[in-house]
Formats: sequence, structure tokens, C-alpha cells
Amino acid sequence: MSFTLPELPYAYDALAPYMSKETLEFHHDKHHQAYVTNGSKLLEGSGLEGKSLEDIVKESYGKNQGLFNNAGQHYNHIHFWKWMKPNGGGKSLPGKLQAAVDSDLGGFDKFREDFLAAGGGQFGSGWAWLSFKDGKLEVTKTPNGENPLVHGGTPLLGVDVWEHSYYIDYRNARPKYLEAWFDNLVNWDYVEELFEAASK
Ligand code: MN3
Repeated sequence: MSFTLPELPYAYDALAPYMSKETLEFHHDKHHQAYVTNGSKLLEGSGLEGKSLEDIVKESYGKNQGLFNNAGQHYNHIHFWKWMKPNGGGKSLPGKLQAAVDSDLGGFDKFREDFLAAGGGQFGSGWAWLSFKDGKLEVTKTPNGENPLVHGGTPLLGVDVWEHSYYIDYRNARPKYLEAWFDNLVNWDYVEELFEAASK
């Protein structure tokens, strides 16, 4: 088995002005493609061929750093494209997710504030996350290509804070990117779908 690059689920210009066509062309066609190409090479002979991507991420963590970096980023980006949609964002979450955000995270405003702080506070490259762990929602951040899978959680929403995700559109203003992303692009229906599956 080898990794394959998924198509974007929308047109390259569909997320403008919050994320430009140019950013998506570089981010999807160059950066994600590189994780797919390099990850596929490193998977060969690793002993993890034939496993699911989730298992490859978990089992390479701490053992095969090169494969982990690429497999982790492949997993993260497959979801990242689906975590966005045109006319996304907004304050109205699907019902089950809203109830869990209220009980576990202190409501929408507190969740938004904590999620943006996690993304803004990640020093250097990495991701901010909403994940489901031990029966509860939690907000965390990870460096580089790491994700909640390797910490016993299920990722429900993640935002890429590597500079390649925002530098063309926002230059160094990561907080502006995070606010625009959260308020205008998040596909909450996909987050709910992952939450339903994780909390069964
Ligand atoms: Mn990226």
C-alpha cells in the first residue's frame, strides 16, 4: 500500500478571501503531495505496510520518526481539507456537539477562545486541536505533524499553524488567520460526524 493525495472537496478558489487559491495550490499540491510521496517511500520496508493510516501514525510514533512525520501530516491534511468548507464557521453547532461543548468546554465562546489560544501559543510549526478523549472533549496543541491519536484521543477538528497555511494570505499574522479560519471556514457538520463516530 502507499499513500495517495485526495482531491480537495471544493474548488481551489472556493475558500477565498479567507484562504486563497494560491495558498491551496501550494498547500495541497506541493506540501501535502510531499508528505504523500515521502511517506510512501518510507512506508516501504517499515513493517507497517498494509496497516490503516491511523495505525501507521500510532505505531511509527517514537519509533520511526521519518515515517511518523509524513504519515502524521498525511492524516492531518486529509482531515484539514474536510474541516473547511465555503460559508463555514458561524456560532451554530450541530446539537450533540453543542451540548458537549457546553458541558465539557464551558460553552462556545470559551471553546473558541481556548482553541485560538492553543493555535496562537504553539511555538513554531504544529496544530491546535479539538479532540475526544476518555469520554470528554478537550482542546490541545501539538508540535510538527503530531496529533491527538498518539495521545489516546480522537481528533475532531484541527487547524494547521505551519506558516505555509497562512503566510501568503496573512503574512506573519497567525492570530488573524486563526480567527478568520474559525469564524468563516470550519465545517461543523464534519466535526459532528467525527464526534458521533468517536462517542458511540
Ligand atoms: Mn500543512
